[in-house]
Amino acid sequence: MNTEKSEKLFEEAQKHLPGGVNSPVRAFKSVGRDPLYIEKAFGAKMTDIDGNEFIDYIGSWGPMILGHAHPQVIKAIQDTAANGTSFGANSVQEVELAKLIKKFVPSIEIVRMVNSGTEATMSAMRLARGFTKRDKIIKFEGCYHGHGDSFLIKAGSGVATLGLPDSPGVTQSTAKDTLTARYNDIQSVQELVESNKDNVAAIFIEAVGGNMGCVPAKKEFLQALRDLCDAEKILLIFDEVMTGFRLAKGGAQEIYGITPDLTTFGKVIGGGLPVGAYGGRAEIMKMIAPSGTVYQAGTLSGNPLAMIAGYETLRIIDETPDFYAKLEEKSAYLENGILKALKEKGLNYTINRVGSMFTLFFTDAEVVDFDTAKTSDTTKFTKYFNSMLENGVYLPPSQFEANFVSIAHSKEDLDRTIEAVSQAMN
Ligand code: HOZ
Repeated sequence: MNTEKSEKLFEEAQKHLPGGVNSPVRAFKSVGRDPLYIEKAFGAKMTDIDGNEFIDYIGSWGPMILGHAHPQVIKAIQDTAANGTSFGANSVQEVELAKLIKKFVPSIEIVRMVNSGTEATMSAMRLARGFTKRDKIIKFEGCYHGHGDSFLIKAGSGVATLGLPDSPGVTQSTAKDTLTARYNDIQSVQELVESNKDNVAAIFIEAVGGNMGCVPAKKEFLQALRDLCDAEKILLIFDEVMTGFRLAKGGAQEIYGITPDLTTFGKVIGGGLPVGAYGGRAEIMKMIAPSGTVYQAGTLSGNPLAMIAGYETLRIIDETPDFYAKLEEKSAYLENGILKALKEKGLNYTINRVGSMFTLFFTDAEVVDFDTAKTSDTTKFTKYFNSMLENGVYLPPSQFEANFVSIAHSKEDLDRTIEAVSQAMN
């Protein structure tokens, strides 16, 4: 594969951008090669500036559930942009998107739009503290809730990929208010709640973890969390930045049948433009300014282009018969194909998949939390990643991320991917 132009550009970029990138996970650092520069993407395929074409399983780290450059989404963005790109004022689009979100996710009574998943979780945390008048939060090892100070403790995603310590720059006084428990281990949560009696404001969880690779919570565990939160007057906050509108219309909370107090969104909700949102029970959300006293604001929040991209994406999902059943069918086909390819090579690796999110772990252990995710042989992952890339399949450059299937992946794309996996295992 010729990557000359990408290599040159990365060399130049490193003089101007930290590590040459604007987000660490893009640097390909843990897979031992330079990153590629993408020129264009349509449907399930991306093309880099050297003209190499790839079947894409990153999907912009989750948003592109319809595939890239969906014609209706692009047209809606273009039509909206023709009338101006930002007003710093209210617009029709934000109200329409809010209505659609509420229709999809019944636990959302009021929603506030922001610009990223990070902003959504940071804002939800402040709100939870304001509502409960308590300081501490509980998060889980290997879960990632964006790069807000309080969440960079035993975090997943790029922090896990690069093997970084809890980030310098996070003060001790901030860090002491973040308690970390083990995913899928209710006892570890109970102990923290007990030893911080009446001082835990919220428990944040990715109900299907996507930032230590794909690691689903067990239903009994989530139910136990819900019960504990009710008993202790702690807010249960589902981070559905990855899972919202991806696993089902109502996200992870729909598939588990468990209702959080607040939910954070990002990714799919912006249809490929920068959007986040947080919402939930009206009683809590009404504390946000200007209806309440918890302050949170944003120049570009509710930006009309971002709102219309999200609205069109959700509208298309809504109007496509059996959208999630079709996505499940494609994803199950891929999983079964990969499992068969592995079996033929006598390999017993673990695949975790929930709907269109999945991760192949290079371990035969059941992966249920960050510790078991870390049993994956990352040297084997690196070899696999590079072989897949050379064979035209673009995967997240990290063991500790989820792969995403889109509705645009064709049977031919999936078959080519399975063939590439088979070759990668030689
Ligand atoms: N939150 C994304 C998945 N872990 C990664 C996006 C990023 O950090 O660039």
